[in-house]
Amino acid sequence: MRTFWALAVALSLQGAIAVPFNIGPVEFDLPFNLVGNSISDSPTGGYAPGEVDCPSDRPTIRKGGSLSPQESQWLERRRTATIDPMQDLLERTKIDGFDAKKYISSHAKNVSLLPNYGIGFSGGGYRALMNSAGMLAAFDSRTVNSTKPGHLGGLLQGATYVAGISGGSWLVGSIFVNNFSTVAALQYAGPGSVWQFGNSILEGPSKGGIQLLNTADYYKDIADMVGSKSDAGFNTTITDYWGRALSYQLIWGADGAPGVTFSSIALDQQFIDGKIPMPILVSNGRNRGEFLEPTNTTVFEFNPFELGTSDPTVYGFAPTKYLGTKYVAGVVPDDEKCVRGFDNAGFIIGTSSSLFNAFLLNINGTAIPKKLKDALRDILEKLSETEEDIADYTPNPFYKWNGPSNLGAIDNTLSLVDGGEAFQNIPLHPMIQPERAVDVIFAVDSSADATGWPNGTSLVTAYQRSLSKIQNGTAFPAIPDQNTFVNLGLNARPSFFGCDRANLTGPSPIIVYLPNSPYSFLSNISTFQPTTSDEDRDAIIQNGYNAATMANGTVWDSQWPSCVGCVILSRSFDRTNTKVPEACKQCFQRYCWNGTTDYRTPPPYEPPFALWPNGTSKVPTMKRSSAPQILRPLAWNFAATLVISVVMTLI
Ligand SMILES: *[C@@H]1O[C@H](CO)[C@@H](O)[C@H](O)[C@H]1NC(C)=O
Ligand SMILES: *[C@@H]1O[C@H](CO)[C@@H](O)[C@H](O)[C@H]1NC(C)=O
Ligand SMILES: *[C@@H]1O[C@H](CO)[C@@H](O)[C@H](O)[C@H]1NC(C)=O
Ligand SMILES: *[C@@H]1O[C@H](CO)[C@@H](O)[C@H](O)[C@H]1NC(C)=O
Ligand SMILES: *[C@@H]1O[C@H](CO)[C@@H](O)[C@H](O)[C@H]1NC(C)=O
Ligand SMILES: *[C@@H]1O[C@H](CO)[C@@H](O)[C@H](O)[C@H]1NC(C)=O
Ligand SMILES: *[C@@H]1O[C@H](CO)[C@@H](O)[C@H](O)[C@H]1NC(C)=O
Ligand SMILES: *[C@@H]1O[C@H](CO)[C@@H](O)[C@H](O)[C@H]1NC(C)=O
Ligand SMILES: *[C@@H]1O[C@H](CO)[C@@H](O)[C@H](O)[C@H]1NC(C)=O
Ligand SMILES: *[C@@H]1O[C@H](CO)[C@@H](O)[C@H](O)[C@H]1NC(C)=O
Ligand SMILES: *[C@@H]1O[C@H](CO)[C@@H](O)[C@H](O)[C@H]1NC(C)=O
Ligand SMILES: CC(=O)N[C@H]1CO[C@H](CO)[C@@H](O)[C@@H]1O
Repeated sequence: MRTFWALAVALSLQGAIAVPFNIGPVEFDLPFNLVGNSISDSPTGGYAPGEVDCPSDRPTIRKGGSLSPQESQWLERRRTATIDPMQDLLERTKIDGFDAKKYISSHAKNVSLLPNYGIGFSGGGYRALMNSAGMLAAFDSRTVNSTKPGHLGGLLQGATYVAGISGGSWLVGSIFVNNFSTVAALQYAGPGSVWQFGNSILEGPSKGGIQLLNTADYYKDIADMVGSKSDAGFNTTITDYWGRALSYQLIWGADGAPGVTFSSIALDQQFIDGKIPMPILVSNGRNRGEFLEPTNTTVFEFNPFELGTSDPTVYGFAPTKYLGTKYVAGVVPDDEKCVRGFDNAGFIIGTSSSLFNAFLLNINGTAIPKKLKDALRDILEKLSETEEDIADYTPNPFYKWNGPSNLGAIDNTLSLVDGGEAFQNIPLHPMIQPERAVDVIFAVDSSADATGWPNGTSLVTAYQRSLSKIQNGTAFPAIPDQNTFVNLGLNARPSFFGCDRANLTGPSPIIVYLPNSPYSFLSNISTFQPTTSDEDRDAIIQNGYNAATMANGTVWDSQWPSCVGCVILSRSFDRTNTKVPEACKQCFQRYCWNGTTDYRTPPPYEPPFALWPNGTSKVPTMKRSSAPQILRPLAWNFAATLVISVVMTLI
């Protein structure tokens, strides 16, 4: 154990000496209160959960396979509230020979005939957070200029669900926990505030523009807060430290807003009124000593109401608000009190992004020198042996629930890990559940599959899973292999899968695949790059905006916004027996994968700039962050998380 800590310290020092602290050049004169307030509702006011009296209808575990009563009630308000934004969007994106206004209003009486869609943001560290932010900004009608011709603003306002995994969950968590803030507000919140990615998570936030918050105090605060949870009698792991540290970057409020819970989103008046979509974060279950395989991993979701899954293994849902409460076979024993505050927002976001043990699966394929690789493996194996690389949900809400299908039913601990493990890196799972009846998923992929760009792997994995026993009534469109993706350019621009309903094995949404791709910036930065200057952050966000809108309809296809309108409407056309407009047929011809395959091994993936050299717009800057890409950032990422643990043992 001693070598482990020594190594951690050594790695961190190496990084700390070599990488100068970096504050970006952006001017900070925007008012801070542009970022929405988070709601602190932990009963202790801090990070520690606390006992409360159970409500008179004591919380219980609910069987999977159907919607929660809260979600059903919320959906009635939400689906109605999506009608106007959807109509506005469809009128703006214009479909030749089709009257969107008339179509929407003539079916508005029965909202289940109208489109029902969601957006999913993949994992991929800060790269995913920033690329996803650009796409989300493009979809948000509040973004300046986003409702002009060629743009897609309003798509977010018409969506029912917005889901995230890992880096994508950092974005979704940050937006929703901060009262549905805009990307621009978070981006320009200023020093000492959120989204200051020039400050490494290792050093903590800056104060007043240049002054560092004393790094030792930052660690001490984190250690004290995690310590308070431990003192209150709850197991803590490295994910608690990770989640605390992330909170300083993502959640508005003093000291990383320790009293803010994930279930507090359900207290937000806009959410209650159905004015904003429902956020969902995705994690994987991992039983003791188990490695994850895509086809047998239980995928859990966190929404403001519940944590759970309809996978046949666990097949149950627990109220998010009362996590930390002891359940036996689905009920809280008479002599037990309820617990609240366990669902700390940073902890839940951190659970979806506990990247640590993904390294064990991937480290062999990286270009790290062997010596460092061996050292890192040593650290990781030790972490894994002590099972510290998980998020510990003790008491397990699914204790004695659905055994023996639920292998974890005998365990008092529910262990959750990064949602991107087992390669299902896009949060599709919650939105392909038949009870949610989602028509279309906008699937934003910021994975680093091939030279830092996505190559369809996450869709391939989701398809494979849909063919295995764990699918339990879900279906997924046929997806070709990665070579086909690259050879046909399916990952170089948006592509649709599952357009032909007749060719599906069951009810499945259409997948609109939106890959990270180079428009105005090389946004394929390393997943483990620890800091990003404000300048690069803004450039990656702008690139994401361009990738979502295909450069505002200025390259390849000026009809792209109409085609987005068509795909949103596609399943609704089926339900209302409406003849598909000719313009939409042409869109589907262009964007729907038609079953063609090309299995040949492609050359290494080096996508050209979409705006270069065929520049209908200005020539992009080919500049890239000056931070070295491989060795040091990796050491840093580990150091960042490990040092926090080290410090905690020292103070
Ligand atoms: C959240 O945002 C809405 C809309 O911008 C605003 O009306 C409300 O006051 C905000 N709530 C809080 C708690 O800041
Ligand atoms: C609404 O449309 C659905 C089909 O999507 C149909 O099953 C249902 O009966 C309709 N409801 C009403 C009230 O017309
Ligand atoms: C919005 O569009 C106007 C007119 O084209 C332009 O002058 C302005 O800079 C744009 N604003 C942003 C934030 O893109
Ligand atoms: C959590 O704590 C309990 C006792 O409080 C212990 O039995 C269990 O092993 C701990 N779990 C982990 C993962 O450390
Ligand atoms: C999943 O598959 C792997 C490899 O076949 C196996 O080791 C593991 O125990 C399986 N897990 C479950 C939950 O079935
Ligand atoms: C990675 O390589 C090491 C040593 O070469 C080997 O022991 C280990 O099993 C490999 N791990 C994986 C996941 O392939
Ligand atoms: C696609 O990405 C996976 C990793 O996710 C990699 O193993 C595979 O070689 C890549 N294939 C192509 C054609 O890029
Ligand atoms: C598309 O619009 C966004 C937001 O207005 C802008 O930042 C971006 O530069 C535009 N892209 C092109 C290629 O003009
Ligand atoms: C290049 O841009 C022009 C518009 O200026 C467009 O008509 C053409 O299709 C583009 N070519 C390619 C290969 O993207
Ligand atoms: C299917 O798509 C490929 C390109 O991806 C195209 O070459 C081919 O012509 C299309 N086939 C049909 C029948 O549309
Ligand atoms: C149609 O389904 C078959 C069988 O699942 C599959 O092989 C084929 O690729 C699918 N075609 C399309 C266009 O999805
Ligand atoms: C549709 C379907 O097959 N549902 C099954 C999912 O798994 C649970 C628990 O194993 C079954 O009870 C359902 O019938």
